[in-house]
Amino acid sequence: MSIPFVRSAALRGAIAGLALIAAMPAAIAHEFKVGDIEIVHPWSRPTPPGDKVGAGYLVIANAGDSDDPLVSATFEGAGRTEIHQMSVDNGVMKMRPVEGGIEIPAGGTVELKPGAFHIMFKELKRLPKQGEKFKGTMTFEKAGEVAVEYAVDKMGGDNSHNDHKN
Ligand SMILES: [Cu+2]
Repeated sequence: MSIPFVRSAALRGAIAGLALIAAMPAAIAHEFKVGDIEIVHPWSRPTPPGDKVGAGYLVIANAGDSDDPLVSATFEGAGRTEIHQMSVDNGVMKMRPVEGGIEIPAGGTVELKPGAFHIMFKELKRLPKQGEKFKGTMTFEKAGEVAVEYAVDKMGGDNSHNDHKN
């Protein structure tokens, strides 16, 4: 199983980040910083009525000299938030909580995206709608906690949100 992060020069991560930002409408690109950690464009999809779960995606870059795992996260609309990994097991997409959090390697970048690592929102009390913003937090083992804001949009435009119904 391949690990979806770029373990190479910080430059490569920066270029990937810039390419991602360039692909998005300027109005929704936003970023947050804590210590050596930079978080780019947290976003989520609209949750259909009747559904109680959602997922958050973002890019995390670590400019520091040491690895720093993302150990927990919160989302204001959710009763519970977990860090998940999606993988293919015998041709079936499955997701499970990530033990010990997601390692953000020194000088590296990790993208949380549909089909891979994501923040899982459970027991949603307020359903994300297109164009809304949701507050949340991310906690890193070394850099500590940072407040973020998720933009709700349909980037990707597919139905892979349905992956989260099982
Ligand atoms: Cu999940």
